[in-house]
Amino acid sequence: MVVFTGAGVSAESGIPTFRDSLTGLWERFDAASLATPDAFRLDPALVWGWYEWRRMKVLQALPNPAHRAIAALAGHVPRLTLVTQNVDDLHERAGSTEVIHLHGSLHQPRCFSCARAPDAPLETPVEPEGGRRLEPPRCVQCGGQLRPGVVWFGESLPSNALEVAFAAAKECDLLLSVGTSGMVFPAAQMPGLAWEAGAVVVHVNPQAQADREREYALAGPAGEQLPALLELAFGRA
Ligand code: BV8
Ligand code: ZN
Repeated sequence: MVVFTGAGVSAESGIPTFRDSLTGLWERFDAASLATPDAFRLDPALVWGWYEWRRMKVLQALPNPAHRAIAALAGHVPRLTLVTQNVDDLHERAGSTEVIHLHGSLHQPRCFSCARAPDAPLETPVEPEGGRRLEPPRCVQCGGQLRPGVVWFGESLPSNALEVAFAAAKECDLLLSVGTSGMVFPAAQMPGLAWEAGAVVVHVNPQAQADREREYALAGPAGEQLPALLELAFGRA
């Protein structure tokens, strides 16, 4: 079994999804224009400030019933591979292990110049004054600026993570696609790879649709649909 998740699985934890990730301070920016290397080169403090704002929201958030149901599911099936597009650590905090992060993590900053990770973990982010800019910390090794450890648009995905994720999709019997709009590639190929290999694919999100054999839609919030699915399948979530 493969569970493939996007921002929707963290929505009920209060983490804005990508489509509306710019609520509050950021409503006038377009995420895709901030999540690029060029945006960072152009205005490192703006991009670093945005990610620190998001990291603060993640630190303040708690895993929701969807994350917990996915963690519980692993105990009910012979093999479960969890692949996420999310850069938060809510799956891990709900008890999931070996989470494959196709787009990196907010908790692994690295030097933009020499790619070295900082020795000490970042301090807890403060509400950026003025809500926008925060100078990125400096690398102790080369003095370069730290960048978020996420995969930006135009950057390639960690090759090992992608390889393992695609292999799991091709050999699974069932793939649950939870809380993703399926707009960003190559991650969005996951459900199609599983379907083409003969698996059953289940989409879980408020707008879920299924229009072919071996494909199902659970239209509703993951925090409700997944516990209900476990209840139905295993008698309790
Ligand atoms: C690559 C990390 C090339 C950062 C992210 C033109 C120029 C450059 C590139 C491209 C181009 N055209 C196409 C591309 C490729 C590009 C791409 O796909 N662009 C799209 C926009 C067309 N892809 C890339 O650039 C990738 N790299 O191709 O490299 C290359 C190749 C070889 C060698 C070198 C380079 C890299 C893409 C990774 C970008 N990074 N995130 C960060 O977080 O800041 S993407 C980000 O958006 C997410 O990680 C996610 O992957 C993506 C979409 O977000 P979702 O998770 O789906 O969330 P979204 O908000 O969209 O949807 C939420 C869903 O949940 C909705 O359906 C909603 O209904 C639902 N929902 C809401 N509430 C709930 C719910 N569901 C359940 N329960 C609820 N309660
Ligand atoms: Zn460095």
